[in-house]
Amino acid sequence: MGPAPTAPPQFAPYHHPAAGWGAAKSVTRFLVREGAYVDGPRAIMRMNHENDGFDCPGCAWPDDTKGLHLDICENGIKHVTWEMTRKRVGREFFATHSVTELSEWSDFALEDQGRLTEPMVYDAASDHYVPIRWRDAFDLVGRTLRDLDDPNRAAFYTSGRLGNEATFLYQLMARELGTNNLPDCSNMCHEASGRALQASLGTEKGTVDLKDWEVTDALFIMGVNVASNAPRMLTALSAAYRRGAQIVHINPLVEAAATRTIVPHDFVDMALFKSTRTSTLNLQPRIGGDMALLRGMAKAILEQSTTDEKALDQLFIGRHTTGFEAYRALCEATPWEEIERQSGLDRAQVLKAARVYRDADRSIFSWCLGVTQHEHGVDTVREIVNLLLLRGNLGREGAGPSPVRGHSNVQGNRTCGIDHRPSPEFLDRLAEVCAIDPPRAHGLDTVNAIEAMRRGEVKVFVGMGGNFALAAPDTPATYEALRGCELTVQVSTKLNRSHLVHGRRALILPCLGRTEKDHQRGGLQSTSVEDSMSMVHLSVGMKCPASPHLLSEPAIVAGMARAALPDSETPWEWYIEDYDRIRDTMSQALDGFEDFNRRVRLPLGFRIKQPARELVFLTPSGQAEFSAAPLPDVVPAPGTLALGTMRSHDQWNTTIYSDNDRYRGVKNLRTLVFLNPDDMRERGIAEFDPVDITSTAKDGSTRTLNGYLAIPYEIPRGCAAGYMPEMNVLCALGDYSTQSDQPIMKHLKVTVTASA
Ligand SMILES: Nc1nc2c(c(=O)[nH]1)N[C@H]1C(S)=C(S)[C@@H](COP(=O)(O)OP(=O)(O)OC[C@H]3O[C@@H](n4cnc5c(=O)[nH]c(N)nc54)[C@H](O)[C@@H]3O)O[C@H]1N2
Ligand SMILES: Nc1nc2c(c(=O)[nH]1)N[C@H]1C(S)=C(S)[C@@H](COP(=O)(O)OP(=O)(O)OC[C@H]3O[C@@H](n4cnc5c(=O)[nH]c(N)nc54)[C@H](O)[C@@H]3O)O[C@H]1N2
Ligand SMILES: [Mo]
Repeated sequence: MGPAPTAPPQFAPYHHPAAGWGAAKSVTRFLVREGAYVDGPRAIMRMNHENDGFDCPGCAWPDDTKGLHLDICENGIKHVTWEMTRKRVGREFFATHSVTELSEWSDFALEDQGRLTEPMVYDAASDHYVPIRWRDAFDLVGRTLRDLDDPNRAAFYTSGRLGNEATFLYQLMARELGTNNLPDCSNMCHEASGRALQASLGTEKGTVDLKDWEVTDALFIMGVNVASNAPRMLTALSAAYRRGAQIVHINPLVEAAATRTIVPHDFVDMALFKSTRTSTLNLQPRIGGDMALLRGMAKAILEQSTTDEKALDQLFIGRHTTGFEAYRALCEATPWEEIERQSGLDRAQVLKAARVYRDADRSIFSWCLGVTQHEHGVDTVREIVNLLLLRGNLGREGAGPSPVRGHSNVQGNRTCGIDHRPSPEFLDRLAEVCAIDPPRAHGLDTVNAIEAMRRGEVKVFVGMGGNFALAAPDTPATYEALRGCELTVQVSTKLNRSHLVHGRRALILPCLGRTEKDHQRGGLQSTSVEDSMSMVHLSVGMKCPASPHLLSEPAIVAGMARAALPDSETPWEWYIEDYDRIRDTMSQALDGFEDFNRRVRLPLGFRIKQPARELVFLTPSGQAEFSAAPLPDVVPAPGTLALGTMRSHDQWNTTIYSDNDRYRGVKNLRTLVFLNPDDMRERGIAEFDPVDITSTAKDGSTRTLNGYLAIPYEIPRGCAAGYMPEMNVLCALGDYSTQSDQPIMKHLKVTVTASA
């Protein structure tokens, strides 16, 4: 999948601090490769600046509150540079290479061709993409959508990059057409967090912000590879360590951020090779063992409360919560042996974590996919909240839940209406403000959209960014689904697999990237994004567009909408002339966006209020609700392993930058599986031995990858790990959580055997 291997694979465990000079070196190589060594540095200086910069198109970690001038990271820089590459994919490219030929190319090679430059349509007769005028492309979309006997025959996917203004128009178009089929990447990412926080606290989001991170006494970092996937968090972790806060990492793997870091913008540290610790305790539960660990911590706190009245915040529990007694009874009834067995940790380790939690006045729990992409992801996030409630760690400075979201605007997408299960209140307001009659029935999420496409019930698929073909589970099933469509439309910046796995008719619609200037009739436009901590701010591009034929994402949505809804009273074209007009409508339609145009222009933007932070709980009881779910059985059956799919350091989801994973000590290899050395010995497998990995789905069906290389790694027994998207082949489409409908991407049941 990555670049053609040029050198033999290497593995040597990594023992250096995260970030620092290794990162600087890697960035330099990358800038040179993309031919962006002149524009790159200039753009980087403008990244994540208040007011006049563009928001890093990478992860959703918030911008520094003090206006740090180099609030950047290695992977953010790679990401921006990737967008700014000088390479181009023009019509000559498509004339030279047929789709069948391109299908043989690696994913790396596809994206490496550079930026898409003009709209293209698939020509079945020649098996080539050929140029099409924008107007004709919109006509094709409009005609096909109008011809559907039911608007629910279309699905509109969103990848979390899309700005708020385009997002709002996109969902408006879908709902004006008459469907809530709005699958998004959140369905594979933090759906579990949203559902759990909604049930426990009446909000789908975290309640803390960076200022809370700056004063908290204890940070619990669960299931996130910080140094690779949210590198700017390293700054917060090292600052926390320096002021004496406790930092507990909970992860089957000891990732680079759970040791030391050299903060890249700290020039003195860089010059002196001075690193700071980023951890005070590392715990390695088994895959899926987090809930048992959390339950154990709660049990310990409750046991302690019989002699230590400060262990629990009784006042908070009494005033603001319901369900405490049932939860207490459940904790008491859960035996320590069960907690040890399910967590994979011994009691002393659990008690250590509990002690840190007890001794901290204020605690923050932060988590990502290691917690959410599980069958019981919702219960686990609710267990995090249970633990927070026990000590009143909510609604005060330095305390609360803090999910780490993925894509830079994935949280904003949901806020602005990308939701296949919209609330009646949201729809009522949308109906009133936009004078439409939105459908009330729930729509399809990612997995259900794929199933509906396979059954022939969904015939038009629109991908607003992303790379659906590879990001979704069960690659062959997803391919079959897309290939069965009447029309697939991909709005993209670069060539990817989803352009080659297409419907009977197919369009590639190339758009402006976030770093690029967006000129419309009303002048230079900006778009807004919302980070993981509910801060909404503007992003303004500064580069000339990669091609004069690109349109902005809002303009592409408006073009499709006008063609599909010729009688629409929505002023699509008028909106596009000046995005302030879209924002004015959004300020009326969306909670928390009052006075949007003014507030979004304040330094650092504005924060959407979180009611739970003010101890206002929009739950059925009006209180924060303890949950009382039994511990799931996550211990692998004899002979099997629990396998988690994850990202390497050198990739952005389906975009592979190289075959290296620096912080895990791997070079020139992606088709690998990390295994516990004892599990390897038991199977007669040595380092770099080729192995076959077979997953067994809930329905008993099996899927196999052959010839992956075994890497001995410090991971608990019974656990294994490897890379997405290659391993999506092993994720059965039907294996999604019954709690969140999220594909179970972190807990595949597999056997690993030496290849014959
Ligand atoms: N550079 C870069 N940055 C990114 C991305 C990228 O691809 N590249 N992707 C973005 C997106 S969309 C997202 S959603 C985030 C993803 O950010 P992460 O959640 O860090 O993504 P993964 O690489 O899947 O890593 C999952 C982590 O969870 C751990 N883990 C696996 N199973 C378990 C478990 O059962 N319990 C616990 N406690 N931990 C477990 C793994 O060891 C790993 O450290 O990052 C965002 N940022
Ligand atoms: N097995 C397994 N599968 C997973 C995961 C996992 O951990 N394990 N993680 C899941 C998660 S958390 C996520 S978020 C999804 C990611 O799913 P997606 O968001 O669908 O995938 P990406 O790889 O981020 O999309 C990359 C493509 O986006 C396009 N693009 C880049 N910038 C822009 C832009 O500004 N505008 C537009 N319109 N297009 C742009 C480019 O063409 C690029 O090829 O994958 C999921 N899949
Ligand atoms: Mo994500």
